[in-house]
Amino acid sequence: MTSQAAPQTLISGSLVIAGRAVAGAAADEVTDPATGTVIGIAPVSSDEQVDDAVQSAAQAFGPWAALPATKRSAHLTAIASWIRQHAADLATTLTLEQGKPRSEAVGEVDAAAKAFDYYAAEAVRVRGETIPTGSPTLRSVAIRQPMGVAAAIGTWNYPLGIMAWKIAPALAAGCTVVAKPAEQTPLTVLAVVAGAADAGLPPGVLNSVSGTGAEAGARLASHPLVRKISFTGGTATGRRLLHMAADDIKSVTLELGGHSPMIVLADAPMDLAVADAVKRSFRNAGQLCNSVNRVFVQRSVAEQFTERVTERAAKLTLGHGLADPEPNLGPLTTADGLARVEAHVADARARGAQIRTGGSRATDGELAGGLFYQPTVVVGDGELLMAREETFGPVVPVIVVEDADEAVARANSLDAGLVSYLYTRDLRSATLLSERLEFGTVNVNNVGGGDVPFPYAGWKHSGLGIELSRAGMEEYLRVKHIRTELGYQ
Ligand code: TXE
Repeated sequence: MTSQAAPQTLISGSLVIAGRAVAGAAADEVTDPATGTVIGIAPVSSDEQVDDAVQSAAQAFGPWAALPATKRSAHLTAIASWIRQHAADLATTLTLEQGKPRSEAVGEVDAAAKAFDYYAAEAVRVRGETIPTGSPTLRSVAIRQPMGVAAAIGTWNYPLGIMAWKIAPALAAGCTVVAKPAEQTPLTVLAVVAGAADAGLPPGVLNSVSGTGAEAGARLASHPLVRKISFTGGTATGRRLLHMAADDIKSVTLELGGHSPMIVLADAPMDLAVADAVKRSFRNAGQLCNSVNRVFVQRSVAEQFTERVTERAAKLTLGHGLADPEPNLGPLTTADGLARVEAHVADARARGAQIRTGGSRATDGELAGGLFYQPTVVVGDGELLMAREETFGPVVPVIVVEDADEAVARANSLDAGLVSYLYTRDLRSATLLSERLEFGTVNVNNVGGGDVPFPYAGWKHSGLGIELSRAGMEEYLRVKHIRTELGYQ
């Protein structure tokens, strides 16, 4: 493995308020989770700066909403181009602050550009409807208009991708935005917001603030001029934001934690199921809202499935995301996250579960300085903490079930309802089982992730509203009914 030193100069981020780059009221260090070294300095917004950012978005709202949709669309396309032109640097920053392997960072940057392209196309398709009335002189139309200032509050596992999924549909709809990245990984998002200004976005249309959730985040979310909150993060924070929004009747879209089941039935295409289980359990070191968090495998194929997944998991490599050759997994992004993985594995051991591979931190050589955890496969029962709570790490429990009915009942037994996976060759039973799974997404024989053309909705405690797709833009629009009587003298 090639050693990856900290960058020669620290990466520094600045806020954008009313189109101008401004320093924070304070500054915070950003650390590379693979080495523990400081790689950048991020601004921390004061309360006044958060208020200024919201004010500037509020001032920009009228003109932006009134701009012809074709022009708004062109601005989104320009942002996509800016991202693509700066993709290499953005991907490096992303790996340094978040930890994921470089090729995955490149993929995330590309996904962000695609989100701006997609919503550039949707911006010109905001449609209303004409409603027949009971009178020849009465006309009735319903139009859709933007909600106003949107707060986009993002998280650290896919900092740029997730933020683009909020900013792009909001701007397309005609909202203006104040973006707040997660305090652990602010630099890539701040760079893109600054880039949007360079790409010609009018001042105030897209602003950034930065800092902790309790300070900058709460100040932003509770600001009376913010009419829409779009949030991705933990369920506890989502619940808090919903309470906050209730006081002011703000519209809220939430994408919260998941606990994705993967159901592997006896007639599953086994090579595919094994490969996909490994892919979706360990990608981004398991820090995915749609990570496979529990596998329910039918008894007759359970041992062969588990053995094959274990064999592959044991071969996955760990290292710095910028190393050459590139590792399969980077570190966990946060020390708290690592502690939770350790607690979940300790719980599994205490309950007598089998740890088939992994089961401890990875501390060999250069890994010692980082937050690395070995890919871990556990065989146990549904009582394991990791089978009930989101581990958000490279750990997967395998649980044996007798049949499809038991698998579906267990899959539906938690409050989480984001994504589920189902493996079988019987497409009739797959269709019927899919309809019974209480999740916003059911993937049959694939582990495709969130992608901009497709609706992404968390059911139950996994969220509220829809992200991505055309419906994701409608979350930023409100309906107005205009009824006109023409029959006057
Ligand atoms: O998220 P938080 P955390 C899950 C995962 C993870 C857990 C907690 O299980 O371990 O959530 O992650 C801002 N007002 N997911 O603690 O705290 C905060 O600054 C306004 C699943 O990192 O929810 C950050 O910008 N904002 C998820 C953002 O909210 C507040 C991905 C997320 O922080 C705030 C990530 C407040 N009071 C974690 N408190 C997924 N669905 O993919 C915090 N914030």
